[in-house]
Amino acid sequence: MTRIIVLIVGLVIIGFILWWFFGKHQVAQATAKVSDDNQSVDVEVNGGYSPEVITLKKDVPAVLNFTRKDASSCLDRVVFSDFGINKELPQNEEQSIQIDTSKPGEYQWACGMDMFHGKLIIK
Ligand SMILES: [Cu+2]
Repeated sequence: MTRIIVLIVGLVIIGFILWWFFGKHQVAQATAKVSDDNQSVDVEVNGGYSPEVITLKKDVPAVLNFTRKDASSCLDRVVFSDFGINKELPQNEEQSIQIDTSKPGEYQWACGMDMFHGKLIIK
């Protein structure tokens, strides 16, 4: 009897570990609101980026408004290496970053230490 219980508990733990590492976790996504000839998305920086995946419309000038609520220095810079952007994010201040949307594709952005990531989709 004890063996069966141990076996069941073991299987539940293994299942949980598999779910934790390989399961699909929900990621906050956003598509920019396009008005006239520009588009913008507000991004909250707090233990990561929210939204974490942003879709922009090609050829429409785009601005991402980052606001860092997080006090840690880990997230105090944001880097878009494909665009040559490396900006400081002062805490509780909105920092607007212009994005060149002329080339469609998927681009990563990261914190200054490359620990937290976000994704930009231009199409
Ligand atoms: Cu970092």
